[in-house]
Amino acid sequence: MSSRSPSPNTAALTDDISAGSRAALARAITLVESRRADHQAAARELVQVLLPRTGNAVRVGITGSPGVGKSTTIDALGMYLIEQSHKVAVLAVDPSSARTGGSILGDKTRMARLSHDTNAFIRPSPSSGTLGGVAAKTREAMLLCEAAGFDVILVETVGIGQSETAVCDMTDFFLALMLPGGGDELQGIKKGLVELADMIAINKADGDNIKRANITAADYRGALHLLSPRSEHWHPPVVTYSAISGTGIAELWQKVLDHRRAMIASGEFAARRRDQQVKWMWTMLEQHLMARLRTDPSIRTKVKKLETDVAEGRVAPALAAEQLAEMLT
Ligand SMILES: Nc1nc2c(ncn2[C@@H]2O[C@H](COP(=O)(O)OP(=O)(O)O)[C@@H](O)[C@H]2O)c(=O)[nH]1
Ligand SMILES: [Mg+2]
Repeated sequence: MSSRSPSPNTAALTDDISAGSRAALARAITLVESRRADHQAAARELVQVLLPRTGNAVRVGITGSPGVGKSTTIDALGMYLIEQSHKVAVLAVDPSSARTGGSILGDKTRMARLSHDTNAFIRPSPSSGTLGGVAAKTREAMLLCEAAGFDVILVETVGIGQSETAVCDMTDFFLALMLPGGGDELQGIKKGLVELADMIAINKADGDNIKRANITAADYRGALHLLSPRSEHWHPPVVTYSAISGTGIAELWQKVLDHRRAMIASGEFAARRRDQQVKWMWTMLEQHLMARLRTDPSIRTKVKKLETDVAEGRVAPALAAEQLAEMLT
């Protein structure tokens, strides 16, 4: 820690976050996202101190291809929840945002109502290269939001690759949004997305789309019958709704609550949270070790040398791995 950059006053931040200060929450998340070692140490301390105030929110992951209506849905659902006296935080996991410079939550225009509501807190995806890094920061941000009194956390992700698994691993309920009809309506089946989903919701069930939405829903129900559900206490429902008109939003949320009740009753809720936390620790440990491998100068030199030795067949990969592992102790 350098003397010209004093460690942020975490004690004051802790109090302000606990008191529900949005500015303090935003500052804390900035610490979490910072690459500076002293910021990261402060962020870890902050999360540890606030830990007793976390864990009580309903954590919902929302995925879907671009254009399916995620932002519009989050706006409608968020406003519905705020009417029910909830405080809603919206986070995102978008590993591509570092490359594209944009963010899936950049389009606050689609969240016009929510982004101006004092009971909502919207934070775009951190733009830190790897999925692991982005997911790590989002998870810490989620805990901070909970400590600040947000009791519903919506985590948005794009329907691509491993980011869905990452969001599934940090939420209680994973919601997959789909479009009515169109021929590729069962896309999610191929990608294994449907196996992750606790519910499939067909958006844009309005106007001329209603009939097609119902057909698509029936198709998904048929497909889901062929898969064995993740829990014997929850068979992922397929619903239709319209984010624009609001039809079906209340019913959609009711399913989230039904799921929660069923999971708590069966003990799976606590088990999922426990598993997520332990998995989280291991993920952080991996990142930590990898970071040391990359940044510790003496280790880096050794890594480079061993890499060459392994590439040229002088040292067996297993021996090289063991020598590196010993340097990490
Ligand atoms: N008809 C109809 N259009 C919708 C609905 N929800 C979203 N859209 C439109 O679909 C487009 C993409 O929505 P957006 O929320 O930005 O999707 P995202 O890329 O998944 O975040 C926009 O033009 C929305 O107005 C809906 O319920 N019904
Ligand atoms: Mg969007």
